[in-house]
Amino acid sequence: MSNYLIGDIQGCFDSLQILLKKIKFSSDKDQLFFLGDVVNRGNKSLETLRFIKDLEGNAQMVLGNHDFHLLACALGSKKPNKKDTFTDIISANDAESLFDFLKNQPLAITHKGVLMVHAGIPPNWDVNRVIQQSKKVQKHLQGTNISQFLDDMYDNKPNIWSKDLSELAQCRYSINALMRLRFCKSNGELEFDYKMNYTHPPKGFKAWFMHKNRLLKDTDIFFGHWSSLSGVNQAHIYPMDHGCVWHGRLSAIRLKDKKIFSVSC
Ligand SMILES: [Mn+2]
Repeated sequence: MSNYLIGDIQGCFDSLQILLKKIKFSSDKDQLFFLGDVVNRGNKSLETLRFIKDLEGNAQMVLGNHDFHLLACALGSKKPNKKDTFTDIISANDAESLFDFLKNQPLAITHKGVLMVHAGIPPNWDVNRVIQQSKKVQKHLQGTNISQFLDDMYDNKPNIWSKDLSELAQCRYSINALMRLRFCKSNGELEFDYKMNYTHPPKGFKAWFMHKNRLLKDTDIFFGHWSSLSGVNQAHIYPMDHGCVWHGRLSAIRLKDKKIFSVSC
């Protein structure tokens, strides 16, 4: 039995199937973990989401910003923009069960001592904080007022964490951090205007995984979201978005030996 962690698919269903053949995925033996952004930008978001849902006990996923955006367009009052390619999911006859599936996915997963999120983790958060905040957001996604909740989550503020924030402000910070983070300050202040390579951070900021004071610096962390990351050589840091939807690669990493399997897209 092997555990594989797979980076951002973004609707590239055909690449996913080729990758699963390459790793000889067996639903009898193997477990898959998807690192979020399973839909959007690619051409087969509906097929991808159905496939992952139908894996049932053989797969888990964390929510990415594109998965969240799909929920906000389908169940909140957000409108899809021109680049969004998930409208076939919204009009599918099984849409409700697909959204129920997404609403039940966490923002973070711990498994055999490793941590998985879509984007990043504030330096001043420990694993308990990550899981606690993931659960808090999930509780609202599963609640009866999900439509209002989704609308309330669209803001870059607060950009700094405090346990004294209101419940909704805590959720907004947590969603922005776990699903969108690239650069932040050592105190967890978030920055969203820059998408450059991590070696050229905006003044006063660093890539979230470069802060020396990180509480989780001894924990293996697997994440996606940042397709332009390359040449990262930080202990315990595993960037897995290899730019599939931008004609890069779709990759899986085997947990027991950290071997990476990739297919060109
Ligand atoms: Mn993303």
